Amino acid sequence: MKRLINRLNTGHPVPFAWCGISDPRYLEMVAGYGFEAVLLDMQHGFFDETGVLNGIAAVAARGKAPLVRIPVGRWDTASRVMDFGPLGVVAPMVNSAVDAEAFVAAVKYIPTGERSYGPRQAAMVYGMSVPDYMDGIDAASLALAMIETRQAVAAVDEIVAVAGLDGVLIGPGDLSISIRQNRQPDAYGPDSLDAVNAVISAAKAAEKVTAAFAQTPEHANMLAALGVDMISIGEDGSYLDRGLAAHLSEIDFG
Ligand code: 3PY
Ligand code: MG
Repeated sequence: MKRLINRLNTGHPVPFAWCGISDPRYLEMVAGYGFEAVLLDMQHGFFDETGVLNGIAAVAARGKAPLVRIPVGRWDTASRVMDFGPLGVVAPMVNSAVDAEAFVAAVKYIPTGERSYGPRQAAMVYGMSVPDYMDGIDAASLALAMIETRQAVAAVDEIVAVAGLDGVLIGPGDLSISIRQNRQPDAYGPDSLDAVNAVISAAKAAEKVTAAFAQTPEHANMLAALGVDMISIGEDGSYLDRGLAAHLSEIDFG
């Protein structure tokens, strides 16, 4: 259960997949590639609770860490999906320390938070006894707050100071929309780079995990050079776009 956390401490970025397609067979295939974790996206993807329950089991079956992104402000969902056995929950649009505290309360047990007791399924995912799961899960799982608005960047020092919050995850699309006040995103464009650097510095100063979304390999490599600890590599749409385009570009039917 500790593998994801251990990988974070090797000095190399941890690559993870970002999935909105909820079919467990698809997730198991994705998890079979060179990712350390697979994120199941309830905010913009097609995951309902049953999809998350089955998806977590599929990813864990491949020995990879399941992560779940909840919808905005859904601390009840954060608590519920933890009972399905992920090794991390990602909360979008965390704009203040108050948001971060509510998030931590939902996903960590006492004394750090107020997570309610119901761990049987989650323990079973890892073949653990319930007491062992209860003892280990807070340290083995990540509560990651997405920093993706101007307000969040302004409050980032207070957000990363929240006890029990394990780290931040940069959402570059929404961040650029908020910074530029332009609904057409410009992920990691010139207007966002100061904010991206400020978030990374604040999290590192607080000894918290830095994570970020990268739609392209170019952005992923740029984030690795900035010392980001966990980097998502593309998402279903880009996996299909690149894979299908590569197939079709080599077709010559005469
Ligand atoms: C963003 O870029 O805003 C994200 O939330 C990544 O999916
Ligand atoms: Mg976003």
